[in-house]
Amino acid sequence: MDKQAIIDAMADLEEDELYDYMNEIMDNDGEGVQEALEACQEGMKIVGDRFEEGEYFVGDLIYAGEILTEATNIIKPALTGDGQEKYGKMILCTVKNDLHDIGKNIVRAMLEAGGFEVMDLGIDVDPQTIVDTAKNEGIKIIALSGVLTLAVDSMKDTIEAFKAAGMRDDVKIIVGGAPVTETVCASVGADEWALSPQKTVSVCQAWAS
Ligand code: B12
Repeated sequence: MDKQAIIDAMADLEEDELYDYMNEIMDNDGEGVQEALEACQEGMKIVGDRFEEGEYFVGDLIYAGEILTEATNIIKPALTGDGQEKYGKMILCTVKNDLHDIGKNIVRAMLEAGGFEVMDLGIDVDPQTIVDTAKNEGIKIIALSGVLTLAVDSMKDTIEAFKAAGMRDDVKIIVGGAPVTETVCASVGADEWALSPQKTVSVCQAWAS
């Protein structure tokens, strides 16, 4: 597997080339799948830089998003775990005012491979919807994704909504996405944070056990 070639294919929006690399990995029994995923994300960072520098436009971001989603779909069967659902249900979504879902979808694929039944509530999800779903379905693990700086406020609002419903002590909440740090985790009042999908899976598995 040529990591740099994958980074370049993603950054240059070379769709067919990128899919060929992903298919090669699947032909080799998934060898190097984690590295390939990291390479795609590095390529995506370059896409973001090019957008900031004015070289790429919003249309390119949308296209980049579609390409990365499809690339992830190709390698999904090779991601960690045996895919046996043994940890029960959890909620995952992108918080209010944020429409980014590529990272969330990668995290979802990893959580499913790691044994969870993931209730994916989608993007731009209102805090009350998350609280109501947790209540109605009896769900104890909530994962909140956000990519915009603005998403941090929505994460906080969501956790406040759990407090207002008297449910904060009944659930474990993990936050993740580009603006999330340890400081953000503490300031929004979450239990844990992660950037890597692998850490997300191990934290949630520990909570579920
Ligand atoms: C693709 C993209 C889009 C696509 C999104 C398509 C989609 N379906 O998601 C589109 C074109 C729709 C878009 C729109 C916009 N975007 Co945009 N976008 C991006 C871009 C290029 C990539 C984001 C991405 O998918 N990264 C790849 C994924 C895999 O990474 P990730 O999300 O961080 O996820 C990983 C981890 O964070 C973690 N993770 C993610 N979620 C979770 C959840 C949990 C619980 C855990 C534990 C971990 C975890 O795991 C993931 C895998 O490792 C970034 C730039 C960049 N390089 O990040 C800009 C970027 C995020 N966008 C930006 C902006 C400004 C916008 C717009 C406002 C643009 C506009 N002018 O209209 C709109 C916002 C609309 C809205 N309200 O949300 C800014 C945000 C600035 C900021 N700090 O707030 C960025 C940083 C670009 C920039 N440099 O200016 N965008």
